[in-house]
Amino acid sequence: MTKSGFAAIIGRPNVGKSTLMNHMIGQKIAITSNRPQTTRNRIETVYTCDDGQVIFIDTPGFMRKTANKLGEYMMDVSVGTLGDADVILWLIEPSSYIGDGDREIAAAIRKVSTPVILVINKIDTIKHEQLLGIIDTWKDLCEFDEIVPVSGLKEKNLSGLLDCIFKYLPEGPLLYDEDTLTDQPMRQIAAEIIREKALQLLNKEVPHGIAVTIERYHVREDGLTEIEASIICEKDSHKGIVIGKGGSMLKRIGQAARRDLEELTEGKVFLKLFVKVRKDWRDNPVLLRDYGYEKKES
Ligand SMILES: Nc1nc2c(ncn2[C@@H]2O[C@H](COP(=O)(O)OP(=O)(O)OP(=O)(O)O)[C@@H](O)[C@H]2O)c(=O)[nH]1
Ligand SMILES: [Mg+2]
Repeated sequence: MTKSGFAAIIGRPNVGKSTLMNHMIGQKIAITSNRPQTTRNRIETVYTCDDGQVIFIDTPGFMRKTANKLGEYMMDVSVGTLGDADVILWLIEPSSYIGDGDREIAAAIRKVSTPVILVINKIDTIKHEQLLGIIDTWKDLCEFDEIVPVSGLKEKNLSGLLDCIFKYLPEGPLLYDEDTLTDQPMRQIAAEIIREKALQLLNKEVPHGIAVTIERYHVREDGLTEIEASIICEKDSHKGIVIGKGGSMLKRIGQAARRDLEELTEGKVFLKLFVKVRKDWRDNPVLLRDYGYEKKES
């Protein structure tokens, strides 16, 4: 009998949730960056093996304070996922410090009855001897069902984590077709790849105020994919920064995105980027909905 179910990946921003999910399924679906608040939406990916299926749910990092409506939306997504899953993977940095943000996550977890695995990530950055001290600090913060050290990026102990996850999944048939990898449509993945490059290449506060919309996505008969996308920024002054001197920044973002898009589509991509300003869109409910940040009725 196979087992199938949902594993929610939660934790503070930048702890490596999206990186772990990508490495668990062996393909880059969720974007990652060294800036906090990279992920803005719930993203499901599917891992299928002989034992069954794990549907991973990547979530935005928990924030203590939200500065705008986009932040509120992101927190709603994260908190809403807790009760939806068969098992929660709470990811933390390998540190012996427990911050107020972590205590708030613990409080949110205590409100649901879902089993919790504490996943100590990024163990490639510490010495093995430090691990016991870290486990000792965290072990009593919640009633953890398991504590599992891993490195998502360096793929350390991922099979150990998978075994643990399967313990908490119900018996049942596969929930998705075994070829399914994600619930994200290609257009959405393409928009996210462009946003990732903007996050990685731009400085200061600019990247956090960026959204990307796909205006046109067309696969030609000869296999070439034509994509037209708009990079939305929230201030006039940001538009110039996104375009750069003589268009140099926009060109860099486009080149980096095209490389990834060609890998994803396994073919040639023609990418055309536009830059638009939509003042303070992160607080505008209509624009938030247009850009895909809208609560789905469940
Ligand atoms: N050394 C090391 N770095 C890692 C590991 N996992 C993730 N990182 C790095 O940590 C940073 C954040 O990774 P993300 O996967 O974007 O983190 P996240 O938790 O999804 O962040 P948000 O979406 O902002 O909440 C990136 O620079 C990753 O390369 C790991 O196992 N080891
Ligand atoms: Mg993320």
